[in-house]
Amino acid sequence: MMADSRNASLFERARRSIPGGVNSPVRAFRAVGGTPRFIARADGAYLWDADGKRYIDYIGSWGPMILGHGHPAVLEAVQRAATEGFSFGAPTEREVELAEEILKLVPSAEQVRLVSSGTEAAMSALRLARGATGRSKIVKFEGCYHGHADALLVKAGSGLATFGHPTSAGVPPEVVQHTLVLTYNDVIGLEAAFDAHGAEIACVMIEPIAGNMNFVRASLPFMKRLRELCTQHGALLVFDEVMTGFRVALGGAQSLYAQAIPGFKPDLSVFGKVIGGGMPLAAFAGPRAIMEQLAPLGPVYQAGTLSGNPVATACGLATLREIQKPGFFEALAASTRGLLDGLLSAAAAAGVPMVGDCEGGMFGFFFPKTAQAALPQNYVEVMATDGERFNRYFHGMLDRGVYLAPALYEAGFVSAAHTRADIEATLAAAQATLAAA
Ligand code: HOZ
Repeated sequence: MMADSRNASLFERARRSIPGGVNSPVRAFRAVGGTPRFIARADGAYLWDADGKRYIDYIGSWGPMILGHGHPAVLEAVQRAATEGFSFGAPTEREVELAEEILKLVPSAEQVRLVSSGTEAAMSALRLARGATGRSKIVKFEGCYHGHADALLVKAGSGLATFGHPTSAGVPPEVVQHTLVLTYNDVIGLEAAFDAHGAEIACVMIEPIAGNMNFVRASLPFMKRLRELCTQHGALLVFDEVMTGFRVALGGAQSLYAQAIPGFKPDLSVFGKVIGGGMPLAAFAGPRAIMEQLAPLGPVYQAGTLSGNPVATACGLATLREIQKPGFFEALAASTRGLLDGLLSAAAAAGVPMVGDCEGGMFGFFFPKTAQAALPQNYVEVMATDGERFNRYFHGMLDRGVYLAPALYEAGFVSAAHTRADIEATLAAAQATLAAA
């Protein structure tokens, strides 16, 4: 059926001019098989593909579209900004406004620098951490993805997991010799790494809720111990909140850990996705004393022609203003919880083992191979879940007009545009998919 579809012919055409036919590997559907949908347009909670088929969208551009597609206030802000100029390569009042808005919502930070992608933000935060501490070693966790900067592209879940490469080719061993990779949620391994290398560790970078091995949250004891060890050894704790920032709560995942662990805060934070509202915009932020190590004040160099782009900042600012409206996160979290509970109930009714978790507008689910299995706590446990079943489920849902992320390593995202009817339609699709499997 797909063979004579416009999606299929576009894919065939794309593969002639673009490696693998896509500009980001996970989009190629290699993990789940089949033909990627070429998206023609989007509105609210829906996407339409090149064949005119409509899908309920649970990818939301991999996180940014928290308001849904084409929100009127965001559209208006972007249209107005575009008429004023696309890019100046010079400071603007709007980027100051956006910086102030971010700092208002993130109390751990006193200054923020805007960049254009999450990769750039994580890479820059890493350089800043090394520059500020004068140390070389960094710690990351297996299954956490922090963009594709060389030093961080080790055992990074997401697209790498899809293709079975723990580390990318083209990353020389010398470049990652200072990168220690530990097991997520493993306190003993963490303590051992600090025992052995504590004085050499510049920073520990972590996705506090890992969204690149589906949805795995760092446990409270793990996070508490991580904060203690970083403080004790003078290493910076860097929260990669590209996915979780302004998504799992208004103040990001760090606000949730701060509620549970008195005085908790990361040293540096990395943001992307929601702060750009769908335009290329990301940021890294932290205390003034660290951030002022950046050029032009300090010795750590970082720059970008499109950084603080006027159209992207208009989009991000309008998005951040909408999500601060009273009741926004309560409603989003209720929709997400309703979706996840419904998916779990449908699976239970069909006798299919399924576990899942959610926070704010982000969710994930797994098909364990045994009925009693708990939620995975690390990458190895994620890999032990039933990928074949996930792939069948993915395609069953896609055929029924529900667009989930095309790999079991990816989190899902709900937007404010998803209505109760959309969630019910999704659950009906899940029941039908499970019944057909
Ligand atoms: N970084 C995303 C996977 N976690 C993929 C982004 C994309 O393909 O747009």
